[in-house]
Amino acid sequence: MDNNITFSIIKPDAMGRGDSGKILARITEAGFRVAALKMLSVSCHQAEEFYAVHRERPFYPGLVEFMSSGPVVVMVLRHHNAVEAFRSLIGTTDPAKAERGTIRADFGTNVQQNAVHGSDSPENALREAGFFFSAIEIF
Ligand code: FUP
Repeated sequence: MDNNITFSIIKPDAMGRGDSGKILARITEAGFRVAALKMLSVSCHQAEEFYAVHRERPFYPGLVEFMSSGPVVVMVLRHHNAVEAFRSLIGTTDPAKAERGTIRADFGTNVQQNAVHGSDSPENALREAGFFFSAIEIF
């Protein structure tokens, strides 16, 4: 299993506030290398599929609506132990509880509008990268 890639999304809340450049700078300054990147709108159907694991959760409909509410930036990032390193950089799911200086603490609004996504395992990083990018788009 490739331990050195993770997948991230700059979510519609951060995009709408014009924070994508600042967030990308935080990511690259922390030593992550951008292996793939694009801006796109996620359809309702794609958001449902991407978050299918949460289908039974009460927050699922709201999450799908939010993630398809505006453009996002999707990216594949390289770093040693990328999943773990990136989750430390972004902080815990709820920005109000996220550690000081993390991306979610500084740019997130609430547990749904939390500025960025980061994969939770190397397996999911590969699945999520493959959801948005073909092999020839990942450098
Ligand atoms: P994380 O791995 O930190 O992104 O968090 P989770 O896997 O627990 O949640 C996945 C997504 O569901 C998060 F982006 C935010 C959203 N979510 C809600 O909208 N409401 C909740 O109560 C919990 C999570």
